[in-house]
Amino acid sequence: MDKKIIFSGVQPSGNITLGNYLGAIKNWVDLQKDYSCRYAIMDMHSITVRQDPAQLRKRTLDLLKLYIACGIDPEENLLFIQSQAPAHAQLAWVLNCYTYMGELSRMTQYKDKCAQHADNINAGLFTYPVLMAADILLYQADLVPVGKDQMQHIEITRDIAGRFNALYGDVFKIPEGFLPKAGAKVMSLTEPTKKMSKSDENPKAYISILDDFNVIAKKIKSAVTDSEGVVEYREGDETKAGINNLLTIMAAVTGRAVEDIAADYAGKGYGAFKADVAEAVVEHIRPIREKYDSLSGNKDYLVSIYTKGAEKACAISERTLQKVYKKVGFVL
Ligand code: AQP
Repeated sequence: MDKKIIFSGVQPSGNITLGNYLGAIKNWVDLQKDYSCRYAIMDMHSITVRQDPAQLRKRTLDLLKLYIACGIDPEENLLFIQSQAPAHAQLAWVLNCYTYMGELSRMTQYKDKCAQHADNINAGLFTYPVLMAADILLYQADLVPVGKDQMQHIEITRDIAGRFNALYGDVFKIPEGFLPKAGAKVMSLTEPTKKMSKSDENPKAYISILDDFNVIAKKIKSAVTDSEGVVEYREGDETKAGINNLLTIMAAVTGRAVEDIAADYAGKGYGAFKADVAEAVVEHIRPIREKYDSLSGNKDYLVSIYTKGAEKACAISERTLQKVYKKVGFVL
């Protein structure tokens, strides 16, 4: 029987964080044996915020290296760069005409990004979810593993696909979102009621997978917590947001339940707990970094992966695009 299809991606808008890894990439690795997976580097999404071109090119290749270093097998999965498959932009245009201003203006990420980039509220920021819908629908994905912040975009993708199918028949598969048990929303280390983001202006707020190990440990040890001194997970209690976050991170990297972890620290202070979280995170990242470093001198290998990836991505995405063009009445 054919395997079900997964599509997902990360923007090369910064060095990927522990949040991107635990919310998305770690699950891609876990799911790859049971699904046929298409993982893209979403460079077109990243220019909704100003990027330095040389940095963007570098980060795109670094991200490809990281996908592989995190454990995604490039022989078994399709890895490609979004801008190298033109059907993404082409389908996004068509879907723009089937998406309403009202629904786009309700998107939380759009509102957050407008607040962060008040000097550059461009149309791409507004239609970002339509491009994301195109990314997913082109590959007829069954499942889209993402962090919690992207679930709203999966919902709008389902709405757009359903609307299009209602008009033209079964053109798109309606995808499901997939959230991890632990790590679906890793919070900032400095403001733990806010999501950890790779483009945060304050580098102490996030852990980059490429940070030095002693920097990672330092960031965790100085993470904002509270003055109660009790390591306990309390869902929804904002005063415990910092400790909840560290417990969640520990749970995600060790595979243990937060309650069991918290029990180990009964009667102990935050110092011991933070030191152990730091060690667990560093040990989890260590093999990823070793693999990443081993790929660094091998540009030809990376070029061959994204070149082959682009060829395959174009072939698959073009098939869906042709179907769409035919349905809407374009001359083929
Ligand atoms: N803090 C997070 N916790 C869990 N998952 C997260 N993701 C992002 N932040 C967290 C998930 O990572 C995947 C890739 O995200 P993206 O690069 O497409 O964009 P994003 O969601 O906007 O991530 P960032 O890090 O916040 O990027 P910037 O700073 O550029 O906006 C997605 O599956 C996302 O859910």
